[in-house]
Amino acid sequence: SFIESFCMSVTLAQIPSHDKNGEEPLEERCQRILQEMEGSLTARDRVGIQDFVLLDAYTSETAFMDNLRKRFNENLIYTYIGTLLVSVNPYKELGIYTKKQMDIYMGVNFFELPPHIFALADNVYRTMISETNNHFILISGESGAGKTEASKKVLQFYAVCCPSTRLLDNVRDRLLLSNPVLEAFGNAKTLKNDNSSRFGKYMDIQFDHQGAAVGGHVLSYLLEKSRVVHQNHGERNFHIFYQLVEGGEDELLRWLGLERNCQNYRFLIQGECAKVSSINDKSDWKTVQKALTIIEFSEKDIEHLFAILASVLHLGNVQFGASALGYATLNNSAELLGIPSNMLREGLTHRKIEAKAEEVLSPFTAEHAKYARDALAKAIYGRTFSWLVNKINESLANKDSTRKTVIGLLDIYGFEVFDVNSFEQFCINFCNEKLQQLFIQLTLKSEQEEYEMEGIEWEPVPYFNNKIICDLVEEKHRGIISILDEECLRPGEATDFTFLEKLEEKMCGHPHFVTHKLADQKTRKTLERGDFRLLHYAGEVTYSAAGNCLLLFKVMRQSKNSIIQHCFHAIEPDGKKRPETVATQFKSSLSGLTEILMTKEPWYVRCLKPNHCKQPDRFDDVMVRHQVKYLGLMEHLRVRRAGFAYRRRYEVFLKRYKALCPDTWPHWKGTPAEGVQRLIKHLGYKPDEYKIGRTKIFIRHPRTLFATEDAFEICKHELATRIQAKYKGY
Ligand code: AD9
Ligand code: MG
Repeated sequence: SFIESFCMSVTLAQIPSHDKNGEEPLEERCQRILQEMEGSLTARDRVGIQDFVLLDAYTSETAFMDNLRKRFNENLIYTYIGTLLVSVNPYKELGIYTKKQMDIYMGVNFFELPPHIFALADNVYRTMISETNNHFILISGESGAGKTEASKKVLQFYAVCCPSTRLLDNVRDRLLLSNPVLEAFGNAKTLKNDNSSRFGKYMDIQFDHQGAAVGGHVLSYLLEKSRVVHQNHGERNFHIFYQLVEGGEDELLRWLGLERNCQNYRFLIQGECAKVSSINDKSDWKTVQKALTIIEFSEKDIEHLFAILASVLHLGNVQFGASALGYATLNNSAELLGIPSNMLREGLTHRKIEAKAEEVLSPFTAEHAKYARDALAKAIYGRTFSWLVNKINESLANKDSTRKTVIGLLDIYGFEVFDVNSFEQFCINFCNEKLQQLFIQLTLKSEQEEYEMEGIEWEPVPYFNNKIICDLVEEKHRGIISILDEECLRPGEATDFTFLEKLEEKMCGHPHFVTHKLADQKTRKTLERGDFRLLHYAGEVTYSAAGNCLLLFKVMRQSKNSIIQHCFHAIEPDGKKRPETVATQFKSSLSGLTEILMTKEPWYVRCLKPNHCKQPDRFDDVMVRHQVKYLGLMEHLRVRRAGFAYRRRYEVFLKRYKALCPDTWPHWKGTPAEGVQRLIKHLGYKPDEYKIGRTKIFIRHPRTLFATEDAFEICKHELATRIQAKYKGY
């Protein structure tokens, strides 16, 4: 019975997938269990602790960092804080995402194997199945920390591990292949990341009641359109342009009037790095082509899509002099867009003025014309991207209306600080503030609720609540976005400086806001006139107001060009124009996202970036420590530990440790609650070391659990030896 009980608690729980096919002989299996156990007995010193909750000096940032570094040096990039997964970007292939690895993690208890993104994915999936509810995985971290890679691993895990049928294989392929398409159009090389997501992505994966993936839906957030017309030094435009020019077939390029040389296109070379060693545009082009076909884009769609891309490249080469205009290239663009070229020309270079009953055309200055051209290029690309997302959604749509549950994957651009930060960084960083706020609300809330539900008293943990910064940005009538709206929509002489003055007037004294005038009082760093600085939860960022927000909105709004007008005004359903700035639109779409997430059960992956040079085996202490701080990991750990370091459902606790009390099991007949009481009595827990909740046991100090774990390890070890002896020669 001792052996039986061991087999129940170890073999079945720990390695169920290995003997699925009944291929591994029992003897080998025992041998392997034994080896794994010996490994795990000596491993702790070398590889650190796999759950920060069990760290003795859990309040010490140094101990936290030591553990993280120790593990990183052993290529162990994952560590838990309870069910939260911390991941450090290894910047090298570790061979830990194979099918074999997936099999190992499939259906195994969360804490029984080394931490892994697959373990989290599996745990979310099984919870969804058993509790028939919806979940989301929030993947956060700064640019280049590994969010997109993590989200792809989760998707791959589901694609491979969920039950499927021939029909559903189709869905699975489309789910997987939506990634390369969205990345081609929405990712670009930046200084921080060669494959940086320039849009926020939320993807629902829908499952039927048997747990098969039956559909999906993508929501995209604020594509960084300014990249279409401008790239900073060392950065590129969106990948797809380079893929087209490098990989497009000769015939296609001829038809599009393009030459196979990125240097010929102004929109492709402002960052002076059209070629990137880590990127193979040619082969990526092939992947995207294949993906487009499988997602069922028609030939016509694909043709139009490339025509639009080419039209944008041509548009970029249109020059406006005193009166001269690159006619040929403009004609090219118009033709590809399917519009008369004189109309395009007129629209770009003139505005309509209504004088009495007549309409008079008044020429733009060259400067205005450039703005119009760039705005048009951005609008075309932005709208094409939305169209693409819709098209992908049509293809992923679940045709069957049976009840389904979802797992949402949120991969949003990370917090960003560049030398010059514009309106787009402002939006991106605001988005990160909002997600941090959601994290704070959900983790603290759920922790508090759990203690309450279980009837356990607890001490609230102090933490930095970034609500004050969210309010600074989004508060009605008083926040930065409101002031920006007001200034943009105010007729007359609103400029970037009047905007700043307004900000200064309204925000004066706010602890997280600094401008030129106020700079010296709060930080020693000086600020240019025309800049303002926000003290975000993740660090200080200086935003340049000059030439950014207002010009972008205001000039376009004055335009009488109908396309441009359309792109810069939201049209109400009744046809009335309701001016709404991009910032306000973004703010509302973020509120929408928060609402979606609030109805689901949260899981977190926190990605850390180990160095600025995108290099393997380099762990920059200062940099990582900073991220640990602003991601609130120490606070999260403290919350998890407040009062009780560990909690386990009675059944789970019993299943794992009952082998330690062999006199009682497996003949035990009582309830799990009584079983737990009996077990801890046998283990000698002192009354102040634990609390019994309604459905769970709460253990105050990790040392207690450690002792139990150690006893368990030794017990397993002895048992394995006995099994091995017994089955020798079997
Ligand atoms: V951004 O906010 O979109 O700019 P991400 O998404 O956080 O950023 P990404 O996932 O794109 O970063 O990772 C950056 C690069 O790090 C990848 O292109 C890989 O080269 C590398 N990376 C990230 N995660 C892993 C990993 N688990 N294993 C190996 C990785 N390499
Ligand atoms: Mg990304």
